[in-house]
Amino acid sequence: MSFSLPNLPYAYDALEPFIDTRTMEIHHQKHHGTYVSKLNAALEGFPDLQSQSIESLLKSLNSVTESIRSAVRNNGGGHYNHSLFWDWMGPKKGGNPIGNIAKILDKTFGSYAKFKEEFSNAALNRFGSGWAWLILDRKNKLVVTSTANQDNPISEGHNVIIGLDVWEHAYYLKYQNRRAEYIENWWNVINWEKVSDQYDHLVKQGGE
Ligand code: MN3
Repeated sequence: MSFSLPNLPYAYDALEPFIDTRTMEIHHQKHHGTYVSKLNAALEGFPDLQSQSIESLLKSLNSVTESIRSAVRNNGGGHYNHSLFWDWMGPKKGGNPIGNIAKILDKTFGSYAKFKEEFSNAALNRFGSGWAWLILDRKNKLVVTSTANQDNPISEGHNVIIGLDVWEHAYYLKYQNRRAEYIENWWNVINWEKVSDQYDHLVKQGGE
């Protein structure tokens, strides 16, 4: 068994004008595609690891054979992060959060505006390549954080609710060095239905 590149849940030009068509094509086909092929290459000859889900591999990186651990962390993380990322966006989205996540964001951060500011700052201030996250941490608390490279908070025992790719490949063609402008525009494509469902699902699993 091997991992495969999931189809985008919308057309490459669906997120225009906020995320341009060419960026989406290269990001999905080349960047995500390469993470998938390198992950599969790393797992060749390890049937026990091949049969696991990507979540399971990333949740227990220490049990992955040391010679391929970095490759699984980076390329497996890249595959998992991007698979989630495409689903967290959509055409004609944006606006205000809905459902239980809207309520808990208000409760935790004071207001949606304050959450948005904190998340945007985490995305802006992540030095180099990485991701900004809203996580449900090990104590079931909502926390804004960021990681380097393709690391995903599930490797630290947390659950992720929202993630934003701030690698230059995610925005450079359209925004060049203007990461802040990319982040500001990204809020126009966030899929709150998906985020809300994900949050409800995790809370239910956590038995709250
Ligand atoms: Mn990316």
